[in-house]
Amino acid sequence: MDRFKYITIEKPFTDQKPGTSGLRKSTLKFQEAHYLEIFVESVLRQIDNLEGSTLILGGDGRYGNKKAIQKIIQICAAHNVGRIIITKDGILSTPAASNLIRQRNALLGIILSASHNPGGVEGDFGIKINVSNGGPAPEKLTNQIYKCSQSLLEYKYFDYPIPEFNNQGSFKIKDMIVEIIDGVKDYVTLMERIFDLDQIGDYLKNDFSLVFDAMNAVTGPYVRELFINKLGLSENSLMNSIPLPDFGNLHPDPNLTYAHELADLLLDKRSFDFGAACDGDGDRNMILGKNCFVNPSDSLAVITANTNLIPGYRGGISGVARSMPTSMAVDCVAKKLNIPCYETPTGWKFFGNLLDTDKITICGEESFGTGSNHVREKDGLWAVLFWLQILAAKKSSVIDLMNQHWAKFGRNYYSRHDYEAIPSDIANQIFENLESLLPKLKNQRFSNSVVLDADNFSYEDPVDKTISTNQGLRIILENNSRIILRLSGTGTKGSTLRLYFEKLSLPNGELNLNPQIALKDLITSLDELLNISTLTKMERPTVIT
Ligand code: VG1
Ligand code: CO
Repeated sequence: MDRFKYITIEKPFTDQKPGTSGLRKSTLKFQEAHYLEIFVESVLRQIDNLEGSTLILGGDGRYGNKKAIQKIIQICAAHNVGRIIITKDGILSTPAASNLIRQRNALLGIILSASHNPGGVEGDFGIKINVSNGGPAPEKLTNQIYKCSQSLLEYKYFDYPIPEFNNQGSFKIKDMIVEIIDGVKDYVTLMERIFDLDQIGDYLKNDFSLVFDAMNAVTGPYVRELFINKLGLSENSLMNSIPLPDFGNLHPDPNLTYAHELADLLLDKRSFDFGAACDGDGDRNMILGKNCFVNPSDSLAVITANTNLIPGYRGGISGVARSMPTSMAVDCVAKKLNIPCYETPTGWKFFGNLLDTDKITICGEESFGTGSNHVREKDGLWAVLFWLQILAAKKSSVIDLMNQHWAKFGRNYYSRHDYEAIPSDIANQIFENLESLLPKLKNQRFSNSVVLDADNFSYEDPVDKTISTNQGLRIILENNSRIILRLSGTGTKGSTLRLYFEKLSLPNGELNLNPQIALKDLITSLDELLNISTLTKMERPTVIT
């Protein structure tokens, strides 16, 4: 019997455009007949030397994960892939996938995740495509994939029942080997190479209480191995640590709104010294101290300022990078360390070339993402361990560390306001209004300040010289203040408007204000300029960070 199947569809899917990180759609959309298959076929058709190559495949455990893995194995077999490495139960975090791609010299990684978007039948599903350096596919490739999908009417697969993959082992389908490994082990080994876990463990045993919220998503098995088995913590230090297909109805986005249970424990009840959470696929992190929320932009700055305390970076760091909307707190550190600081568009894919050519060692985004050259993705648990190692080495609390940091480098007051899932025409109207006002704003007074520049950010990659335009509207004011406006590229319903506000206070200035108060002028002036609350009919943003 011929097990090769060629499927033809009548009408192409025209909406498979990858966003900031992968293709994300509602679970229902992904369940439409042939939808996932056509996207995967479009991906495989763009990859040179696919025959005989090795692929890494796994996901964050959300609804549809296992079925998608089975389908993708069958499609890859029909494309003569040599070996697919999958993980037990298909659970694989994004940073762990990036590590495996590099460890196993894989040509490609397919990560089934819509990251911080909710999961389950009524939630979202997604596919991230990573290339052989371990990082997200660059724009050139995602554009080709999209182009191909728009007219693609056929795909092939090898019709063979896929055995269970709840144990380590291997099986063969056609000539392709499917290897099932423990997705946690290699990642934990990598963390042990970078950090001194004994030092962290000793500190945690001495009157320092920690709680970690895995948000019922992918990091559960990883923290169990790291925190319980390696660091010797008790079960009580873990919340929501079993991956569930619907994330137990949590929205696995580690911020003050969606991880409010954890935030309450640290900020209101003050029950722990340290708290952290990761997102659906384990690449984001939120750091909290007792009565202290660490803004992700500050986290990047603190990490950069303290690499000398971490064994993995004792050789020094070559440079840093941040995404454009991320605050300039890290720039202040880079200046003092006398290392270069790059500004890239939003999305981890833009850090890839800088990391590959050793122009930078550390990088991060304001959206709770921090990472380094150890992989090519942001890495949530890496950031948590980094923070714990700094605190252990300095024997400090989070709040004291922040105060010391600001006293040395100044404080970049910073906040992001998200208006989630608003009607697209309203979001576009607000965006277009500001875009048309930009030329007039330049050199004018705005928000008790002078506008030095007002533009739509574009970026030339310093390595391959690719130019990326339309990466966010900026109003750059005197004294290192900025306002930025972007539309999200990860949402699946309507449009999400993101506003970013920043204002620098020097070391001898006011360092302990509530950011919403420190930034009030900027927030009010932008609303007056663009009528955001009137147009969105929202009194306040959905999420304030
Ligand atoms: C958001 C963040 C961006 C991040 C991206 C992927 O994109 O702002 O910084 O790289 O999500 O993160 P956008 O286009 O919605 O602003 V993840 O953890 O969702 O892969
Ligand atoms: Co993520």
